[in-house]
Amino acid sequence: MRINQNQIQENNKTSIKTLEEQFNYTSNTLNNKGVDVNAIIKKLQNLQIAIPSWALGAGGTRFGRFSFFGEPKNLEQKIEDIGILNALTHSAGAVSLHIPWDIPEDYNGIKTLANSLNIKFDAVNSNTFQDQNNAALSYKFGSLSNTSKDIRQQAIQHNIDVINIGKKLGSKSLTVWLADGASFPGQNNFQTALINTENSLKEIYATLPKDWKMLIEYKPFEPNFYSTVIQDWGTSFMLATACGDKAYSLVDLGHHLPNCNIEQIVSTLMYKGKLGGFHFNDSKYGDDDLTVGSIKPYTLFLIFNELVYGMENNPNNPDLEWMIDASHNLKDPLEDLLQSLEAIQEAFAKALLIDQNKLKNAQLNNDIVTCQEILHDAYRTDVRPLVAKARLNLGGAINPIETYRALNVRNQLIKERGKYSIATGL
Ligand code: LRH
Ligand code: MN
Ligand code: MN
Repeated sequence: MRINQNQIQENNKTSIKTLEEQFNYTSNTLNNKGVDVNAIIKKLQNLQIAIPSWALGAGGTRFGRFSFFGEPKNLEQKIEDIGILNALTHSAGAVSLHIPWDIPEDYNGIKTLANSLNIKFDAVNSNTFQDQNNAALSYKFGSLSNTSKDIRQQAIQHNIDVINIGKKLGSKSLTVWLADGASFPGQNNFQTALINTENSLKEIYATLPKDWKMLIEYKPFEPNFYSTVIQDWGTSFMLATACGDKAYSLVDLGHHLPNCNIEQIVSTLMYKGKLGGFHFNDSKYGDDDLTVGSIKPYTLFLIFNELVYGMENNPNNPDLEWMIDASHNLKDPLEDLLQSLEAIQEAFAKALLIDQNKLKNAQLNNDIVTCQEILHDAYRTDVRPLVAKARLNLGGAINPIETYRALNVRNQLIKERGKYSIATGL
């Protein structure tokens, strides 16, 4: 299933006039305030967000999983799905693979397909949180932190294998997330687990190609409920620093304890040049992996404010790897991802509206009200016409979800692929 330019342009005809009106109003208002609207549109056009290969089926829970049908059966079909998202939005030009969930069989075929859909291979993710088929040793009691040298070695080798897979695809980074930890006090010696993890990561790091990054993801709990070895940004930062210049922290928005000030973490990591990438999602309670911006859109905006500030002021921080890590049970996964992409772009656009000089002056004058007003003014601006215009300029859909529905994409996929469900494997 492919969507072509003509179908999108045809569908855009119904909303082009309204968009032009809305865009003119918004850009005039912003121009009058001294905002460079074209510069914002350019930045939006350049933002590419990787889609995780594990988000394209209905899933995201260990409880009941209900199919949406027509879900992709293999990596090729997952990449085709991302092609649909990218054709509609021109902002989903990358895929982030989880190994071994998505090991390519035909590398040339996969690369040709991805290329034809303008999709790049973003970070490859290792998986030592599950036992692999036919694995000699089990990760039940940890992987890179395990007290057994042989188990650690198996996990290290897996990460090296993942790097080698990524090399063949053109990826430039490895994301490591560990489930290692303990569910009961006394189960683990904290220092031993940390030292083992640090040493294992260093061994993986030693095999990293020159132009690669290693992204270390943290998470406070789940699947272990007493302690997690890489529990927070501080631990991740410490490990990344111990490994070297090519190692960075990765922030997954769902991986924080309630009320944590994530935007401050972003700011600190960028100041130290150690923020490598992002997993976008949203949550009410824990690692809920809900649609980006669905629960705490103001927090998302504040995070983007720090990202925009950091991208301007911290040249020591590398370009970020933007990824979505959301998947769940109720919505059509492609519509869900379209919503997430839109939420990210909106938050980015709003953050770009903040007058950083004005904000700095207000901060220096301790004028709290003005500081807030500057943020509120940006946040309350309806930037949807800017986001839609950026998409339109690239040949995308003015209203991606509406176009997706008008083109009957899900039914087409069901026709082509049948009522297959990733959730049930039937
Ligand atoms: C862990 C996590 C990590 C995994 C993904 C499937 O909760 O966020 O990024 O790779 O979920
Ligand atoms: Mn994640
Ligand atoms: Mn997660």
